[in-house]
Formats: sequence, C-alpha cells, structure tokens
Amino acid sequence: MGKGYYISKHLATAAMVLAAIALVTIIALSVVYNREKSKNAAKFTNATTSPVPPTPKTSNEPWDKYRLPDTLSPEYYNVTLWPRLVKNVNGMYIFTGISGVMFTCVKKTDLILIHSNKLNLTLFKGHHAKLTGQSGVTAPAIKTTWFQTEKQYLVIQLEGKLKPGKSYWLYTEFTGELADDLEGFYRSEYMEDGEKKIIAITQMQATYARKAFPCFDEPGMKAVFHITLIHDLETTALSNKTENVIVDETAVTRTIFGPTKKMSTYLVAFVVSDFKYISAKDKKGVRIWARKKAIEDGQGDYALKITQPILEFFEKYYNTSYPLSKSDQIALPDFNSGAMENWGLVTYRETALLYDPRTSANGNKQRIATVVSHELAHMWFGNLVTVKWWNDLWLNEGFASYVEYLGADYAEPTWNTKDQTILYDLQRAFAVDSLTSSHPLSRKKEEVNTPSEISEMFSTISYSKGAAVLKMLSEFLTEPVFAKGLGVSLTAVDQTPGVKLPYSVHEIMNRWILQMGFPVITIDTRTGNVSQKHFLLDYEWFVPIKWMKKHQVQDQLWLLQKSALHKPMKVSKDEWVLANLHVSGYFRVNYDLGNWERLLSQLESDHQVIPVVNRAQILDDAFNLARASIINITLALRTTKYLLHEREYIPWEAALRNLNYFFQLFDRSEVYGAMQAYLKKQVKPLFEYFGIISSNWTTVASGHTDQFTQIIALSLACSTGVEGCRELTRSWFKKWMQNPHNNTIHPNLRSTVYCDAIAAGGTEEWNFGWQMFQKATVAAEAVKLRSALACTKVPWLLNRYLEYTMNPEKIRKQDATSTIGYIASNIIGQPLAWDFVRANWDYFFKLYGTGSFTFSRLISDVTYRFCTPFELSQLKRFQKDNAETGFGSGTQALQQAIEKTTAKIKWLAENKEPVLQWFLSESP
Ligand SMILES: *[C@@H]1O[C@H](CO)[C@@H](O)[C@H](O)[C@H]1NC(C)=O
Ligand SMILES: *[C@@H]1O[C@H](CO)[C@@H](O)[C@H](O)[C@H]1NC(C)=O
Ligand SMILES: *[C@@H]1O[C@H](CO)[C@@H](O)[C@H](O)[C@H]1NC(C)=O
Ligand SMILES: *[C@@H]1O[C@H](CO)[C@@H](O)[C@H](O)[C@H]1NC(C)=O
Ligand SMILES: *[C@@H]1O[C@H](CO)[C@@H](O)[C@H](O)[C@H]1NC(C)=O
Ligand SMILES: *[C@@H]1O[C@H](CO)[C@@H](O)[C@H](O)[C@H]1NC(C)=O
Ligand SMILES: CC(=O)N[C@H]1CO[C@H](CO)[C@@H](O)[C@@H]1O
Ligand SMILES: [Zn+2]
Repeated sequence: MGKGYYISKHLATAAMVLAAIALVTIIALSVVYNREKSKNAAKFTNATTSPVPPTPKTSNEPWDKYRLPDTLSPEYYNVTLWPRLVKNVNGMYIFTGISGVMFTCVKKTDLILIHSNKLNLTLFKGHHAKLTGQSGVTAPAIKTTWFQTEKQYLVIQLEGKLKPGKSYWLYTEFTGELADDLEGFYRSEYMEDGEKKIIAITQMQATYARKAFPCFDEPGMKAVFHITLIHDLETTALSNKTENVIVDETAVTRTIFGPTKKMSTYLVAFVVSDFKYISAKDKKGVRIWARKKAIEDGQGDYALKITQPILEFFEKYYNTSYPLSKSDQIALPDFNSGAMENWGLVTYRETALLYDPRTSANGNKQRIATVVSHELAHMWFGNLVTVKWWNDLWLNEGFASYVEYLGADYAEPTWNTKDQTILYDLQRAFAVDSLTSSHPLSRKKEEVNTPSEISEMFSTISYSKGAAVLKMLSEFLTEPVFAKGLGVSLTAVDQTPGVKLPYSVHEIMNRWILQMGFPVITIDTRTGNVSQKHFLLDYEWFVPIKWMKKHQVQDQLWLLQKSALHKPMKVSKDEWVLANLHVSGYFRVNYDLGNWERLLSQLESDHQVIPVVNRAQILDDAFNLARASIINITLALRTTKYLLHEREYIPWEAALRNLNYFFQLFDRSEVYGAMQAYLKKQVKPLFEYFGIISSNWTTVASGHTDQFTQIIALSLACSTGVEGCRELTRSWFKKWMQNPHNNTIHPNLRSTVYCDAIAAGGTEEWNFGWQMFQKATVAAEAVKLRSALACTKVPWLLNRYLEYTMNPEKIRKQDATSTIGYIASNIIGQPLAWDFVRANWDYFFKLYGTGSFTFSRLISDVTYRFCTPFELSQLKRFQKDNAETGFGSGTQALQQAIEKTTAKIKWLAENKEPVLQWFLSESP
C-alpha cells in the first residue's frame, strides 16, 4: 500500500459496483498526490518543520507498532451490548458485551492483533477469546493471549498459522465501564422534572470504538456491523437500523438492527435513551431526537426543517442518492466535539442542533445550519469514501468544511453564508499557517501514529486551510466544473473546454498541499511587477490571481514563478489595483505604497466600489503584514479609518478580530486609553445607525448579517464607552433581575448584555447569572450565560468559577475547557486561569490530554494573551516542568504558544511607540 490517502480495494470495488458513486475525482487527485509525494519526497520533506518525536526502537514486534499489520481483513462484526443505566454493587456504571468478528486471512500468520482498550475480557480455557474456522476450515489453537496496553491491542498468538483466503470467527465476551468520559460507549446525565436521567451514547472517532468492543480500529478496515442492544423497556435504542425486531426477555428489550453498509469503525454509533423525536413525512427517513422536554418545546423544529433540503442538495451536488434509508440527528447533553458524522445517526452538541426562537440568537441558528450541513456532507465524503489513514484527514474535513457553506446557502439563501467563509476558514487558517510551527495539509503516514497524534490532526489546518484551498480549486476551475469533477475524474477536468490551466490540477494543487504556509503576493503598480514570497521559507506556488483595476474586473493572472512582469498591473496615478478579487485564493496581497494609499483613499471616499469581502481582506492582510513587519503598522491602522462609513458585517468582523488582538496586547499598557478613544469615535456612527433602525434598540435589524453587525455595534460601543450604551445594557439586565421569569432582552444581544452587566456588577449579578445558568433549559442560552459569567472583574468569583470546572455537577465535562478559555480571555481572569491550569495539570492531562480535541484549545486559550519576556519564560519553564507527563494532543498548541509569544515580544519592542503615537494623533 502506498503512502497517504488511499482507497481500499474493497471500497474501490464497491464504488464501481454502485457505478453512480461520485467523488472519483478527489480520490484520483489524492492518489496522484500520493505518487507525487514520494517522487518529490526530497524536495518537499523540509516543508515539515514540526519535530517528529523519534519512535523509540525498542522492539520490532508487530504489537509494538501502532498500525495493524496487513495480514487480516475484517468482513463483519456481530456485537451485542447491554448498558446498565443504574450503578452496580461497586457503585459503577457498566456495560456487558458479546462480540464476534469474521475476518479473512490475507497473509499467512500465527498472530492476531485486534484493538481493545479498557475492556475486561472473559477467559475461555485461560484465553481472552475463542477462535473458530469457517466453511470446514479448522482454526489453529490459541497458544497465549495478552494485552499490549500502550498500543491498545489484544494480542493472540496461535499454535499454527492462519491460511490466506480463509475466514475465521473471533469471539469475545467482556465488561466495560460506562464512564462519563465522553469517549467510546459512555454515559451522559441530565435533569428532567427534578429527576436525574441517564443515557448511554457513543463517540468512536478517532480511536474509541476499541473501548466499546474489540475491533480492527483503523478507518481503512471497513466491515459490516450487526448490532444488537439490550436495554430497559422504557428506553429506545438508536443505531443503524432499518427494521427492528423487539423481543421481550426478562423485562428488557432487545433491539436487533439490520446489517450496516460496509463502513469504518469510527463511524459506528448507538444510543440508548428515553429521548423523543420528530420526523417529517419524507423518503429520507429524517428524524430529530432530543430530550423529551426539548422536543416538546419545539427546539428540534428548525433542524427538521433544514435537514431534508440539505440532504437533497448534496444528492444533486454529488450526483449520488443518499446512501442510507434513514437519517437520525440526535442532540446530546454531553458531547465533546461539536458534532459527529456517524453514518445514519449523527450526534450533536445540543447547541449545534436545537434552536429556540425565543431564546436563541440568529448566530445560533446559523451554526445549526452549517453544522448540520457539514455532517450531512460527510455522509458521502468521509463515510462512503474514507481516508485510509488519519494523515490525510484534511481531505475529509477540508472538503466537508468547504461544502457545508454550499449546503447552508441552499437551505438559507438569504444569509450570504458563502462570503462568510473568508472569516471562518481563510482568515482563521492564515492565523496558524503563518507560524513556523505550522505544517502542510498532507502529512506523512509515518508522522501520525499515536491517538494523540491522530487527535492533533483535527486542526485548523485540516479544516479551515483544507476548505480554503479546495475553495480556491473550485474557483479557478469554476464551481460547476469542480462539482462535475467530483463525478467524473479530475484529470479530465484539465481538458474541459473553457478552463485553461497552466499546469495540470494535481501539479497546481501539490504546491498548496505539500508545502506549509501560503504566499504573500506583492504587486508593484509602478512597474507591473508581481512577485511571491513566503514569510520565512523558500517556497513557490502556482498562484491564480483574480483582480480588478479601479472599477474594472480584469482577466485572471497565473503567477507561476517567483516574480513576473505583468504590464496591465502597471497603473497611472489615479488608478489602483486590487488583487485576490472576492478572496478566492489562499494568499495575502501586498502593494507598493502608492497603491496602498490609493486604495485607502478609495475606501474613504467610496468604499462600496470595493467588494465587501475585499474590504475585509484589505483590513486583515494589512494587519497581518504589519505583524510580520512587512508593512508599517500605521498603514494597517489607517485601514480602520473608513470604518466610520462601514455598515457591513464581514469587514467589521475582520476589523474586530484584529483590534481584539490589539486589545489583548495593549490593555495592560498606556496605549489602551488612546486606542479606546479612537475606537469609540469609529464605532459611534454604527451604534447610532442601529439605534435608529432598531427604534432605539427595541427591535433588531431585519437582515441576517445586519443582525450580526448590530451585535458588534453594541458590544464595541459598550466596551469603548460610547455614551448611552452601558446604561442601555445594564438597565435591560436589571429589569431581568427584577423579573427573572420574563427575560425581555433580545436573544441576539444577550451575550453582550450579560457580559457587560456581569462585568460592571458584583456578587449579586454573578449569582443571578449563575442561577439562570443552572435553570436554563435551552443549551444556547446556557452557553451565553456560561461565557458571560467569565466577564466579572471580581477575582474571587473568577477563582471560584475556575474551581467549578473540575466539578461536573456544576460545569459539564464537555464545557470545562471552554469555560477556562472564557475566563482566560478576561484581563483579570487570565493569570488566574494560567495558575489554575498549571496547578491542576495532572488532572486536565489525564482527562483530556491523550485524545481530546479540546485539549489543544485549552493550552492556546490560557496563553493567548502572553506577550512579555516574563510570560515567555513561564511558558518555557512550564514546558520543561511537564516534559515527563508530556503535552499529548496539546503538543503543537504549546509550540505555537511559544512561537507566538516570542513574535509578539519582538513586535512590541519595535511597534509599541508608533502605535501609541498613531492612536494619540487620531483620538478626538
Ligand atoms: C532539506 O534538508 C536537507 C538537510 O538539512 C538538505 O540537505 C536539503 O538540501 C534540503 N532540501 C531542500 C529542497 O531544501
Ligand atoms: C452474525 O449475525 C448475523 C445476523 O444476525 C447472522 O446471520 C450470522 O449467522 C451471525 N454470524 C455468526 C458467526 O454468528
Ligand atoms: C475490570 O477489572 C479491573 C481489575 O480487576 C477492575 O478494577 C475494574 O473495575 C473492572 N472493570 C469493570 C468495568 O468491571
Ligand atoms: C512607520 O510610519 C510612521 C509614520 O509614518 C513613521 O514614523 C515610522 O518611522 C515608520 N516605521 C517604520 C518602521 O518604517
Ligand atoms: C432611548 O432609550 C433610552 C433608554 O431607554 C432613553 O433614555 C432615550 O431617551 C431613548 N431615546 C429616544 C430617542 O427615544
Ligand atoms: C414580559 O414583560 C413585557 C414588558 O415588560 C410584557 O409586555 C410582557 O407581557 C411580559 N410577559 C410575561 C409573560 O409576563
Ligand atoms: C442508516 C443505515 O445505515 N442503514 C443501513 C442499515 O442496514 C441496512 C441493511 O439492512 C442498509 O440497507 C441501510 O442502508
Ligand atoms: Zn467533519
């Protein structure tokens, strides 16, 4: 088997048989990368600068390797599980199970390795499993069985050899803990009508299926699953079912599910609960499941409304019908990631699926549309077609992250979600991809082995850069050709009439996929010279540059070398050039000073000549070029002057993010006052504008993104002290405190209002917020309160709140790390959070360190504000002190923190004074 992304033989055959199956293209593309990768190995290896810890070569035995040998291939599993939703005599929640796997021997071997983690296996004649042969074949006797706990294997050594081409049945019985650890088969608790309810649910991705039953737990090891659940009479079992036969047996229900499609272990899911569902009369079998109260309350209605249209959209987009006969979506009270694309039974955090128009903001609604769309996109891309190994996860996640906006746009055509990708993918990816600790989209198979390394793959690079780069591909091919390419073959795309490419698709894409970082294009409009450069490294890309000259859109230019003369870009003194039109490309743009000046004056005289997303691009590029000391910081600051006239969401959001970064850098220094005064002046017109169109803040704007802008207006106006703002938010909050059963604050504005009021208030406001948090029955409302409680300026309240994160009765485990993050973003809370995490490092590491997606976030959150030499030395000491425990899935995040802090120190030394002077000169 080759390197990298690879489609297994079985899958390839299945794909042929189902002839209609699309996506061949991307596969073809990836196979090409793969070949290309080994060919260019020497050339591109140096792209990866993040150190790969050498795997200690203590032994060369198969069980000492993280990857399964290629000797066996699973066909199907028969799994019966019985979760007990009451404690046993030892005070423990457990499940019992029986599992068999039919596998074929591919290569002669006397060894069976199968993943099994934290399961207590029953002994049969002294061995942890039974082995029998199929169709008259006699299985060799078991010599010995034992656990390789570090690699999470059950090792079975045989007396004789298994025969290639023959099938065998491996049988186990076991007990596991139904813990509240959010991994594998686990339990979740919630209160309903004053009663504690317990449900049993699963999260298998990436390496937790082995914690539910012994299995060949690699994405390429696809098999069919026959699942049976035994559960209490009053509960329902949800799995990949078509028909269920219910058998009454000693007062339990046995639900037997039909066989699944051939699929990866990480996509298996089942749930036992007393949840309720709603469904629509449709052929896709769409159902929305949630807590009984939430369903009765109508919180699932919005998800139900959009799920079927989005499925239909993707059927058209992929030109393949939905592969399954049903589509369950379920909202879970305890869930570690945002959502998980289990095939046919998609699991979500409550905030990602449940919407209550009375208390949820329109941002919550947008999140639901995009998350549902993302997960449904995986039903084809990811589930039907799967990466062989986690090193190429970016294809899976990048693709879903790109098309989620297409699906959401189909469901909500007035929302303009496509444009928002520049905020949520492109600019977010730039932020990490500009660091030396970044890495290429595609990693070498050998670099990704341990569960922590696998978990680290679920990164901004995989999701957001993946999405941005695929979007660029789609833009230069054009959307219809890209979509069609999914159904045909990418290489054929090169010959599509109307699409002229300087090189083949894979040659162009290689540069973007195998090299980390991105180019900065510099355009000198005095000469027409166009050149590219990476911040630090000697790379070249093939760059498609869409651009305009003053009011005129020009032909796309391909920059194929370091530098080229492009005469049309030489312009006269009253013209300007704007490149990366509509921000379709994954690169930043710099210009000669004259062109910058002309762009700035265009912004100030009539900013609407420049497309909305390009206004955001100008802001974000300028600030980031300044951070890299490529342009003068005062130039970047000047891009914010036109904001006096700006009323659109995307540029304001881009500005806000860059200014927030400034806040974090300067809110402990003398720059702060001058900066506040300037921003107050800039946001005042926006605040007044929304005051007028919202009838003195009694209604909200009608446009979807206008509602987002309104939130920015309120929060920035209040934080900079625009007259009348704080009075407004505080009076609203006070009114609520006086009448806790009637919250009249508009849902969109609640986050801002709660935070502002709790920051201004004391114990009374905090305790009120805490009470409301505990009573909240809508998850989106609970999140708003949970984050606002971190806004208080009272240190002991913050410390107590930090303590709460270690008590799941107060703060759910799924929410602990983000709560600490909220506290760390508060100027008073930051040092407290940092001390707290260090003091309890072992606790957090044990709980989240080895596989959780949220762990790296915890590290980046508590170090986000660091910008002094003292803080850097603390970080380095922290790294040293904990070298032994290690940093697990947070290793990369810690490296990034050190790199970012170092860069900030250097940058501040050079720029603090000019920044101060500029704000002073611009303040009223
Ligand atoms: C990669 O690094 C090696 C060792 O540092 C060096 O010899 C080689 O020339 C580098 N290759 C490229 C393409 O930079
Ligand atoms: C596994 O379950 C399926 C479906 O119930 C059944 O047909 C098959 O015989 C079982 N296999 C074994 C080896 O028990
Ligand atoms: C598994 O066995 C260990 C050691 O005997 C015991 O501590 C643990 O509680 C068992 N787990 C379950 C779920 O029974
Ligand atoms: C940046 O521009 C300001 C004002 O124009 C100037 O005072 C300063 O020297 C410049 N800084 C650099 C590093 O060129
Ligand atoms: C807007 O509301 C505030 C507070 O409710 C009030 O003081 C102010 O007079 C109102 N302004 C107008 C123009 O109605
Ligand atoms: C809540 O308060 C608003 C205005 O203060 C009032 O119009 C509304 O009737 C109240 N609703 C309830 C349920 O008391
Ligand atoms: C939702 C789902 O995956 N359903 C599958 C379960 O198994 C049957 C076979 O009986 C398939 O046809 C369904 O597609
Ligand atoms: Zn995904």
